[in-house]
Amino acid sequence: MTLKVYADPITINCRKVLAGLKFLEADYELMPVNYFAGEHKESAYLALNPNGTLPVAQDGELLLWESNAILQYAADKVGNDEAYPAELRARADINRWLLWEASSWFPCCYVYLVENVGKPLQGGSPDEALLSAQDIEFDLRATILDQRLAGQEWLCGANPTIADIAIAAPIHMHGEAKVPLAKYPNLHRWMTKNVEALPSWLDTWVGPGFTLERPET
Ligand SMILES: N[C@@H](CCC(=O)N[C@@H](CS)C(=O)NCC(=O)O)C(=O)O
Repeated sequence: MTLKVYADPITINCRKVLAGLKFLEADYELMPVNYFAGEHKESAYLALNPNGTLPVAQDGELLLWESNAILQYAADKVGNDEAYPAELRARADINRWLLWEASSWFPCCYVYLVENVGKPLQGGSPDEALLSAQDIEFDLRATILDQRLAGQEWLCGANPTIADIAIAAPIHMHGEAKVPLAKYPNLHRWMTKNVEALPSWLDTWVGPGFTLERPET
């Protein structure tokens, strides 16, 4: 059965799921929910995901929120053992990055997107004091990733896995969001040379000002 994904492709966790499903070669049907119109707070959506957050996936009777849980489920459903290996230690490693992304990396990176993209789009200006303080938080986490990526192409070894997609999502608009990536050469290389070259990533492109139309290159 094709997974129905209720999502707005511009948001971090929706892009994660859409890019991840393409990466996994899992069939899905996009059920558009407009984030900026607040459709994820309306009763019809809350009946699917009482958290009022995007995305949520539906497979028959199963309603699944939490973007990383959706990727884990889809990987197992299609049996993509390269993207989400069943081997105990490899899987534990990936699960660790997925949990860390949701609990620590996403909340940290989100601040740059809100301050440098979201607020200006709504006529406001970034809180520079908040951003300076955030640089310290970001440094802690980016250093962990930078060290991990030293000497290896992908987060969990020689090949990309769903962990790469999950960790890339919170920095998907790193240029416009002014995420200080360039200070971390391995992380920067992984994002700009590896992740951003993946067909699934290119297919789910989100551009400046949250545009979805990719200009011809
Ligand atoms: N841990 C959740 C986070 C979901 C989440 O916060 N989604 C954002 C969009 S990226 C959202 O819907 N925010 C709206 C809100 O928090 O009200 C997941 O991974 O699915």
